[in-house]
Amino acid sequence: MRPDPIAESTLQAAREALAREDRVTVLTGAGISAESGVPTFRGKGGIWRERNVTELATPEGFARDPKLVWEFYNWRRDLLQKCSPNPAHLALADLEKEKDGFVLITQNVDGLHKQAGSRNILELHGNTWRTRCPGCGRREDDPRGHVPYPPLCPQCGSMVRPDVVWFGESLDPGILEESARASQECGLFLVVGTSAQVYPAAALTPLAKRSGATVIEVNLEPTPHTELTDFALTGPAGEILPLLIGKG
Ligand code: BJW
Ligand code: ZN
Repeated sequence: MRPDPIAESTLQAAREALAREDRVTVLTGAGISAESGVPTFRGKGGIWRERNVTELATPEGFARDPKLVWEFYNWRRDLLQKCSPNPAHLALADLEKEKDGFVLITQNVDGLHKQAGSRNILELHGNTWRTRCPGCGRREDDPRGHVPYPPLCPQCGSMVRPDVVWFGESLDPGILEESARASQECGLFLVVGTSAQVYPAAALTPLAKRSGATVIEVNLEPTPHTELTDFALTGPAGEILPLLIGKG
């Protein structure tokens, strides 16, 4: 399905803006992985619609019931193992090859951008395929589907946790700083599949706009940032991004 005729002219103008600019920063959210079969967080079928965020995605929830939290992440890992990158992830990997000043900032923890071939990735909220020890800080890549419970740190014996950022936790300051810099210094900012409700990630689009970037948004529906975008492209990322980036 192609976008409607009005969006077609918007799409053409957005394509031209993108073609002109070498310093491109992209911010992605759960919507980019929806067509791969990964559930989003908010909206219809969203993970937080049927589950308690405080129990599953806060440090207090993990301290109270680590088994419940690990069951949740093992369910997510099982599901993710069956998912692969979709045309939106692949289009961004293609775009990176064309642009010298390309940075991909993602809020997603699913690892699908890397699987698609993207390289310069800033993972704002961590990665679900990695564990972190709260005791000694040891991080480990863990490509297993199901992590047997209780997962204990081989170095200090504490129980490890998913290396993701939960509510109330600070983001990695280095990654956040690089993301802010990439948002300030780009000429074009492309924001894809995020509801723009979670901070500080949601502050990056306004930051890019204030710093003079052209902003393109790709989403199924309007977001709190649609009004500040130069081009709002409404539709599924897996269809729009290949058209925008030139492989459609
Ligand atoms: C499609 C599509 C298709 C669907 N094609 N589009 C300032 C103001 C207000 C609050 C705060 C603030 N600063 C900090 C806060 C508190 C809090 C926060 O933001 N709360 C708000 C919710 C009110 N932030 C934090 O706690 C952050 N930490 C922090 O700031 O530390 C400093 C601090 C500490 C203590 C006190 C104060 C400050 C941490 C946030 C961590 C978020 N973690 C999660 C879980 C990660 C791990 C995991 O996955 O298990 O990250 S929550 C969840 O939301 C996940 C996502 O990355 C994140 C964003 O969601 P996203 O990607 O936008 O997904 P959805 O589902 O919301 O939207 C999907 C979109 O796609 C929709 O728009 C659809 O339409 C669209 N779509 N299909 C195109 N095919
Ligand atoms: Zn440890």
